[in-house]
Amino acid sequence: MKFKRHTVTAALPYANGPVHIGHLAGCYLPADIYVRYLRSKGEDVKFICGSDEHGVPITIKAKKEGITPQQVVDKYHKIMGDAFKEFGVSFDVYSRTSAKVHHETASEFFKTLYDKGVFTEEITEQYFDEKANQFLADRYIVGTCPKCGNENAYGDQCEKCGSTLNATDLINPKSALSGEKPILKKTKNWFLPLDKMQPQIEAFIDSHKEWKSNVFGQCKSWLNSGLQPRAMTRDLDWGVKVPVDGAEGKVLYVWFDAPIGYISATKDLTPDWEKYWKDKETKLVHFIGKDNIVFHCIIFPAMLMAEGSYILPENVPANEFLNLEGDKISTSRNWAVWLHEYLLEFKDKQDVLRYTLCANAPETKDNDFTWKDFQAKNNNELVAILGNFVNRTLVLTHKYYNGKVPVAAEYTKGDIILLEEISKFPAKIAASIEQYRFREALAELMNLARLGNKYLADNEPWILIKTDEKRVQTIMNLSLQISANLTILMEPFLPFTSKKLGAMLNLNEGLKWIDATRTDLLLPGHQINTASLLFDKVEDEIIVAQVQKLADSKKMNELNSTSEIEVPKSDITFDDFSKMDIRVGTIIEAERVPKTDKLLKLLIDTGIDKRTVVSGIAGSYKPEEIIGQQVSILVNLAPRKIKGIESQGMILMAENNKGELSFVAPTKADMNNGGSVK
Ligand code: B3M
Ligand code: ZN
Repeated sequence: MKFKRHTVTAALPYANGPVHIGHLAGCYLPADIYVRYLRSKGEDVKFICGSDEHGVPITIKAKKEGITPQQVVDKYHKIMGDAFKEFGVSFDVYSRTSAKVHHETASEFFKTLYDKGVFTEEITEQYFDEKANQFLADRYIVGTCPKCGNENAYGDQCEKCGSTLNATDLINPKSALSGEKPILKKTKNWFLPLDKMQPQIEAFIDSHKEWKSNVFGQCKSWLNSGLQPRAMTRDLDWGVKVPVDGAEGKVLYVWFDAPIGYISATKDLTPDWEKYWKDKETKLVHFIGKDNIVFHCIIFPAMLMAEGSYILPENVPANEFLNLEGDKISTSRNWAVWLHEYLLEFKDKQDVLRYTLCANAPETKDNDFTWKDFQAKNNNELVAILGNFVNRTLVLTHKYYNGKVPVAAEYTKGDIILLEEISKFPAKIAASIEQYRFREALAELMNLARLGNKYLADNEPWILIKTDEKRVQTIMNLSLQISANLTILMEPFLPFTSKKLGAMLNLNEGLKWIDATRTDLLLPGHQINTASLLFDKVEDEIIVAQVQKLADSKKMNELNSTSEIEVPKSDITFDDFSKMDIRVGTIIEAERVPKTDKLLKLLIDTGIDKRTVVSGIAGSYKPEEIIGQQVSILVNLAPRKIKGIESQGMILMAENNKGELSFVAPTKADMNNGGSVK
């Protein structure tokens, strides 16, 4: 079927952090290339995006920063929107899910399904924090992983062993809000009966065998293991309120409201939104990262089917993940190249990043971004091939013809073959783009520049100028035509460079993709403008500095890692605390406990007496270096036998997340032994 128009969406990023190269490579860059190409073909297309401002990660971020969720999303909505703009991601609208139009749209959508009797109501038991008086989202529950024993696993996932968990799987669960043990409490929620909808969904997926194999395969594996009903409401207070009676304190599941965000963003853009969502002649394409496949290919289509008046996606070209220097990109570990920081170092080099990320796009498997490769792509491809060809062409045109396009006198056989080759590029590149193969499309674009370079190198106009001026005119005319065609064809990938080159060539604005099949875009006598370099070399020092910056951030992160912070313990009374008798003491003897790695036997002057304490500090201190060290010692801890030695008390130690220990000791010199610590 031929479509009349296109709705292209890119995943709505969570508004809880700035944008990094993984986001760009994952879906925003391919979506932008696709849309720019469609526009160049003269298609009617709307490119839709916005911030996803609901969901638990945002409330967690707000808690961490001590601000409200609204303040978090206001801050990041702006930062993210600006970053996309700066990198030329040409959304027609960048909306947000906290917008009124979105709350109304999502609410209405839910109500429609509710009124149609689509949902099933189920009472389930969820963890509830009695002290904080709220139900706990999975991320708010911490406990011991049943698979690997990690004591800081979350209710949805253990970050140590990578297992996906249910909150009720955790051993010894605690609320991350209060540290209390949560109780199980009954609550009612509304479920989308995906199990009952399986046949329809299966038929939909099976009608799209042309989807990328990673996408189709993931859908099939979900279907094969049997779809389960999924709760579309949550007991939370941040989100779109559930618009039915008896749903106080509940909001729509973030994955129910977020994809509806595409629809509300379109409403935000145009009163004519319905034809972009409800007309069968509209082609709907979702660009996403692989972690969002099930939501876009199964759950959202199921919602749309249940509603009944919407079109379904024609394609969901999901990318795999981009890693950075061999390691998973992580916001919390600050292992990322942030777009706003990139621009500080590489001002006006947005296209170099776009080029590198597209050339290396994780289209079929996870891929790696390295600074060395970034440098190589810039120096060996953009500078040496594309930049070099265009620059030689423009400089020679100025030198020989004062910047006026010369007449092509007579074509040789070689020229005629070249002309034919040139005219094939638009179709070749288009075919790759239409199949979402952007790396291949970009490689073809570079082949056109290579062709130009080879033409110049084979014909050597700079030598020929002395003997055959006529011939040089034809060579330069053809080289200029190739440059003009490149301007059009590079636009989706390298929009900034295309603009610059178009201005240097003094090309008409508004040229379309089809115009790149022509070889008469620059008429004889047409005056071109001053030439400047399209790209310049990235030197080694710059790359070394970027690599160093990442290494520093890794080091900082190891020191400050917050992911390993222990969950708070439950409250005690002051009486509980005052039962502990803690004193200042001094270590007067220290020796290793034989046949152990960690234990030291210490003799401590507590002011009250001299006593033996066995302490697990040998990993951090050598016996000889701690004689004379003041410590804090709990003196009324009942004696215990450790490795056959009676330990009479315990010294207080601070521990960092690498397991290194430090004495907790007075910082003034005149604290006498026996002084109390309180
Ligand atoms: N915000 C998840 C993500 O940023 C989610 C996408 C929503 S798309 C409707 O990966
Ligand atoms: Zn685990």
